[in-house]
Amino acid sequence: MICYDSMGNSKEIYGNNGVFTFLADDAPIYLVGDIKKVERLDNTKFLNYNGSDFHISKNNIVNVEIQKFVPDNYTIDVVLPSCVEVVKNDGFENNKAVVSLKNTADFGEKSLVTIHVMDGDKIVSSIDVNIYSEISITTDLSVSLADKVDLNQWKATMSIKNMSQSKAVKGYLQFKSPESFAKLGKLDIGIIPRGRTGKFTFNLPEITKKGQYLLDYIIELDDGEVLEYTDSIDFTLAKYAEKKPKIDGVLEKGEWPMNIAMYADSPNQIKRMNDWGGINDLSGKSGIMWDEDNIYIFAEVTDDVFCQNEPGSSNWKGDSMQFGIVYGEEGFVAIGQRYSTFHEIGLSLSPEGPVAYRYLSQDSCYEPGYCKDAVVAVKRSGDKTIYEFMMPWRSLLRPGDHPKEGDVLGYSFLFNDNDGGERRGWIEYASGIGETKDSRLFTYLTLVK
Ligand SMILES: [Ca+2]
Ligand SMILES: [Ca+2]
Repeated sequence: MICYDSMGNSKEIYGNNGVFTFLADDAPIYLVGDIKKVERLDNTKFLNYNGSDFHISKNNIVNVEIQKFVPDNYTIDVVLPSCVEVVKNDGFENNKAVVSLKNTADFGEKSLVTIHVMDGDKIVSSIDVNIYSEISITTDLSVSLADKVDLNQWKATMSIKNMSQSKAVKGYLQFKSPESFAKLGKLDIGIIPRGRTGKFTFNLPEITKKGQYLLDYIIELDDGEVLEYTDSIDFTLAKYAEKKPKIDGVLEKGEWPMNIAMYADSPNQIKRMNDWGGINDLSGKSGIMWDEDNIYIFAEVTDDVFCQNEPGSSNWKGDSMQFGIVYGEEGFVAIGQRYSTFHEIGLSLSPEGPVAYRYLSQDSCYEPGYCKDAVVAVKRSGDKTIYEFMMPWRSLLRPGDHPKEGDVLGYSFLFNDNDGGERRGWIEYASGIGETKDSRLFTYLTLVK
């Protein structure tokens, strides 16, 4: 019988006394021969394979097992691509053969190996084995405050899962950027047994400027494999308001803790604006305090030309601050539809005075409208616009939501810019408000006391 694949390649297969064994997968094959009758024989196959799709990491070994139910003396031929090696192929012993294949392909590659079971120079059965090169480890990096008093001292925990089912991994972790992290040098990841997750914790350099950091790092395994990663990590805190701020549009010395300020001042935070003139054109920082009853927010925006002619409901078209906040027991990275609903409020110095206007609410629990319970002050002086805002949690968040120490909220803000005429664009801290409504792009805001 001649067996063709979909590309027209053919091979002659002889089977065993009229019985043929094929492995069916999603690639069609065409059989041509003097076939009088076709019958599916579930119990009288003459060969059995343990599979045709294997997922393994680079430099790992997969065993293809072939069971034989006939006494004939068969041998095994393996047709290899360049990125697979045969480690063992000793033929049948006690009617069982094991072909050990080593995958040397990079992550994401798929290799096709053809195994022929031979009777002399005749192929009695042939299968295509797909080897999918999988990642050898997965990582998860998280950070937390190392010291409750000094908000610049943080520690990181790296979890590394060894995906290999056949060998332990060891190696080291090294940050490439930012520079202050790169100075940590090589960090030993220890020995992680096969299939297990290893965790280790280390101190980070001083985080004087809070924000979302893009961390580039590598993990080099002792077999020479180098894996590169980029993680966005949040160093974003809201500090307990021991002393309550005065919501008057003036940032007094010591009124707000500047060591938790979040900055929007770099080119990658600029959106929809092709002609950003640097930090004096548009930039700013913002910080949050909290207590059991209220949230307190300040922002200091540098903006060369002030323009805000809109009522609250459309104040995003003029100079304004927009923020989004979301709170939930299971964290704010909600699945399904929920990530598009969050509390979104715009602050502005509108013609009617300082306003706080709600555009959206989490689970759509409130109608859009002015935030009646909020206290808001916005003052413009020189090239600065100062926002101060305070609102009870009970009217900001969903009924029944009571944030407490250690809770993590989703948070994001942006400063809109209008220098006369149209809205130019905005500068943002985290995303998920301006381009698209998506709380999965928010930062993690931890309430510390
Ligand atoms: Ca004040
Ligand atoms: Ca402006």
